[in-house]
Amino acid sequence: MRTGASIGRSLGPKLWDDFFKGSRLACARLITLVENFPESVPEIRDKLIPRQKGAIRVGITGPPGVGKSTVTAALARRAVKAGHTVGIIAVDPTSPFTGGAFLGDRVRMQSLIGDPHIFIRSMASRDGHGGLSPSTPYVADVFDAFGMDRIFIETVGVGQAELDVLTCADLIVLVLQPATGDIIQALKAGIIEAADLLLINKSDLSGTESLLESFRFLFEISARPKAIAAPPVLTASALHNKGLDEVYKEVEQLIHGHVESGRIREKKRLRLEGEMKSSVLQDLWGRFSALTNAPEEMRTAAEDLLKNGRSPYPFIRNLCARITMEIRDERTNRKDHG
Ligand SMILES: Nc1nc2c(ncn2[C@@H]2O[C@H](COP(=O)(O)OP(=O)(O)OP(=O)(O)O)[C@@H](O)[C@H]2O)c(=O)[nH]1
Ligand SMILES: [Mg+2]
Repeated sequence: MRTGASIGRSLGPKLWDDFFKGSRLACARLITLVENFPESVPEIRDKLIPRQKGAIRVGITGPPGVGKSTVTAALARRAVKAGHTVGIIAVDPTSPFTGGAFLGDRVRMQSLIGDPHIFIRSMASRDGHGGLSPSTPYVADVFDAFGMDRIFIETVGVGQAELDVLTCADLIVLVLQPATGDIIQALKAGIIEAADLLLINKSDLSGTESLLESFRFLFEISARPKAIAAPPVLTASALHNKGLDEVYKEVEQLIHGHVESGRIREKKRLRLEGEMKSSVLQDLWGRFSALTNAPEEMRTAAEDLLKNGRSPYPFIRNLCARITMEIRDERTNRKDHG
């Protein structure tokens, strides 16, 4: 178990020096620190953020086994050919036995290992709602400051997992495959509305045409406002290397379009605002809990509400009023002493 002091030592000037000189080992170390020591994240990000150049984060999402990793590898290869440097974050399901990643994604991306322009990091989904590990956006921050300008984030599963990626990516590619009924799952999860590009992979299998037909029908009947265009739907066979040039071209076109229109900037701003809000709330709640017995009271109140079938709102109102009083008292105290 590492202590705060030993993390502090690991984060010494040598590590930063090596990192900013382009040492992959230092980059890997920093990612490990970000993943395993959440308390070190603010200190690390203070240094990273001024060095970031606004890398574009592309979420590759979709049901298990549709070919996300194969597609990601194909896109990464094309991005490097076009002169980009690429970071890949592949989130694997957490093993219930070891807590580690299955590394299945890494196996699919084998051909990329050793490419100096690509950095792959597999991580376990941990308890981040089964989708992304809570440290995923910070790992992307490390890649961005390291100089990667395209970051692909592959998520696992369908449902909440995909919604997680929305908050962390600038562009979303939803991958599906023919004849599995995934479209219904994706619809239920609300991910189709959020996707910037729909990709039907495994077009070598039968059922591609009927899935395309379902999409056409879906977009015709959907209540999407006229100003919002339906996302492009492309087909490819990643295994047979067919259609990927077109997919890559479309991704880059979307990126350029969304940069020009300010949409990506808006997403980044919303992300920052959301992050600030949740940090402030977490901090305030932490301080309020330390000053009062609120967590314990909440537990007792929940028991009581369950037992007696009462509404929680009176308790919530009372607690909020006490928090407001606490803030007011603090302000008055500060004025009196200042
Ligand atoms: N027939 C066919 N098989 C493919 C295609 N693309 C990928 N596969 C195969 O589908 C299987 C799953 O591919 P992956 O790339 O690991 O899929 P994934 O979505 O990343 O899987 P998870 O990360 O486990 O959810 C592998 O056996 C691939 O070889 C394709 O275009 N056609
Ligand atoms: Mg995968």
